[in-house]
Amino acid sequence: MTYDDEAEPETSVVFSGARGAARRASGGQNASPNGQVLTRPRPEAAAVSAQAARAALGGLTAPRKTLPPSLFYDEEGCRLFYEITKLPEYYLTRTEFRLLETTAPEVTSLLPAGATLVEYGASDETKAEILLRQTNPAGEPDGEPNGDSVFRSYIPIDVAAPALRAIRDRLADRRPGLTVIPVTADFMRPIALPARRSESALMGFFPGSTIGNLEPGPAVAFLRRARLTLHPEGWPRSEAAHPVRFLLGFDTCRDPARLLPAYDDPAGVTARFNRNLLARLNREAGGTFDPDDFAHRAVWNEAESRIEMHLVSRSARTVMLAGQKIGFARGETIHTENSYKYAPERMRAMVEAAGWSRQRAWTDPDGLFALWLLA
Ligand code: AVI
Repeated sequence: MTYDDEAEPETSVVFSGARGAARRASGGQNASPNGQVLTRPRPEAAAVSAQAARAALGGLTAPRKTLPPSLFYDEEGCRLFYEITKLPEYYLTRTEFRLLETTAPEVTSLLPAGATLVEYGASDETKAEILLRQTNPAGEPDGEPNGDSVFRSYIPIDVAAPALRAIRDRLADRRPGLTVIPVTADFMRPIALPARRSESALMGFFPGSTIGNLEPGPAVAFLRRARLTLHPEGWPRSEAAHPVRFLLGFDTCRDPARLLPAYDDPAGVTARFNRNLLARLNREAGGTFDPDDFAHRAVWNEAESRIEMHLVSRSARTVMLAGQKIGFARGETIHTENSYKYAPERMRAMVEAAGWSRQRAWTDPDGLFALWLLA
């Protein structure tokens, strides 16, 4: 996942770190969300970039204070996010894994052998691998080195080149027949895929409910851009010969009784994740925040259908950041994240506004999470 720190905090994105968090789980262990042990840690940026510091200052000096969610995912933030994914209250990650495991054979049965998987924000391959290991339902080898696998190639897209190289190296060991073509890019900007290959089909993949951390407008723009990127020249003439699909994972739960503990867990992990933003600004941008003087607050905003995270100042104070004074009134909040939860009809309107149509939809037995195959 990736970040756009030039954008307003409300519209900025997201998350190379969130999905790479698995590899940097506690104590430098390299365990993935599905328990697989991975081998290479991802190098971290040394400091908040000048651009990010500008975005932080811009947000903190606005009348309603915000911070870019991009700042969550330093090494400590990734470690904490990994802990979040293991919390009993945080249903998203494990529900999506189970759903992927059960639906992957059906998803891939809709594709011809020799397809290419294009993952947006691929900071590790754990979810993609569920798809990559699927074989042609007819069981007939297609004569290619990857045997009867549905996917012949995998294009992981992320801003972090070292993470992409690590993915390529791990897959070279585990799936020698698979061609891995990493693309280092910010998926919120136009992306050029490698020159057209001989794939039979292309499938975009955007799991993790990362779409929920985008504002709805940028989310539609992302889906529209992905559609343009994935469709080959000559489309729609070439659609029959080279189908293009997109697999989207998103959170559909809009029950505050389940959402609030997921974003404000009793063990306080999400609170630490939220406060780490301030600790990071202290470490990397000359901040003088006392993180413990800010309370974590998760709020369900029914009108916007989103969970909001805030940090609430427990006292009136002045804090320094990058040489500038920032004043806080007692009870003043910093809005740090939105996590949109989509009713099917709303998501349908969004994907259709982006030019896609829903071909298949799957959900878990409790109706918490959705996987949609778009055409
Ligand atoms: C990465 N993203 C999908 C997470 C979410 O649920 O919105 C980030 C997160 N924030 C608090 N807990 C988890």
